[in-house]
This record gives sequence, structure tokens and C-alpha cells, in this order.
Amino acid sequence: MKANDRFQASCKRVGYQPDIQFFPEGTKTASDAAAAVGCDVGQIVKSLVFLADNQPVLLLVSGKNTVDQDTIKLLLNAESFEMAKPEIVRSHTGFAIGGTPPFGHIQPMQTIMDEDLDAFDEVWAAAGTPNSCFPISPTELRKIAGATLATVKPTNT
Ligand code: 5CA
Repeated sequence: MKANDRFQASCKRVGYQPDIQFFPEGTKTASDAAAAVGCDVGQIVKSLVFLADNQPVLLLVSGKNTVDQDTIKLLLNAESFEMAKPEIVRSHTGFAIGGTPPFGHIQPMQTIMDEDLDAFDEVWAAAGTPNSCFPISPTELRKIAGATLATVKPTNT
């Protein structure tokens, strides 16, 4: 099954119908996605996998922010915290970097959502491939992803 269809199927299992939209110009990065959708880069959801003490953790991050790894490490009370390698992202989520959706993964993971996403009425996330996105309200995103809200960016910026 193609990645978009796998994402769609996993959404169906939780009773969610994503309005998947395709962008031939590509949505691989947050800035690509914002340009394609025509929205603020802050409204793009980056779905990033990290390893905290070797356990996968998913961070849903606003496209305008970078993750302060020390803050998240402290929040999780972890001894080690690092970004997962592409093959780990694929084996845990079932999707490749650049198309990783925020939920519907092979292995559900502890999920933290950037509180800055909550400032928007609508945000856009990847739908399984680097040329597709879907809109969702931050409230619904948090609910379906089972995410906890947190400050993920450096607090001194
Ligand atoms: N489709 C877009 C917007 S929805 C998207 O998926 N953006 S993303 O930010 O979630 O995915 C790209 C991110 O993957 C980059 O921001 C970067 O943090 C991460 N990434 C890129 N290359 C690697 C790599 N080699 N190892 C780990 N993470 C990587």
C-alpha cells in the first residue's frame, strides 16, 4: 500500500478523515510546505522522532521553531536525548522523513506537542509523503496524537 493510503487507513481506524491535499511542487520541509499551502511557516507541523534513553519520542513542532534538546531531556528526565536516524524514523513510524505524519504510526510513541501550534485555528501536517499535507485544528491534533503540550523552543529567544 502506498504511504498516503497507509496514513488514510490508519486514520480510519481512529475515526478520523484527513482532507489530504497534494502539492506537486513538494512539501518536504516546513518552508516548502508553507509555500505550497500558502500559510504561515508556524502553522506547519514538523513530526520529529527523538530517542530519549533509546525510547522513541515524537515531537510535533511548529515550523517556525527549533527544538531545545536540553529542555526536552529535562522534561523527560532522560539521561540521553538525540534525534533519531532516518532508518529509526522509518521503522518506528512506517514513514520516511519529509513525509512523516503526526499520528498513525506503526508504533505509537510518547508525543509532545509544541504549545506554539495552539495559537493557530488550523495547522498543516504531512500525510505520509513529501508532497502531501492535511489541515487539522491543534485541538484535534493533540487529541488524536495523544500529545502533551510543552514549550519546545529555547526559552531565551
Ligand atoms: N513534510 C514536511 C512538513 S509537514 C516535513 O515532514 N517536515 S519535517 O520537519 O517534519 O521533516 C523534515 C525534518 O526531518 C527536518 O526538519 C529535520 O529535522 C529532520 N531530518 C532531516 N534529515 C534528517 C536526518 N538525516 N536524520 C534525522 N532527522 C532528519
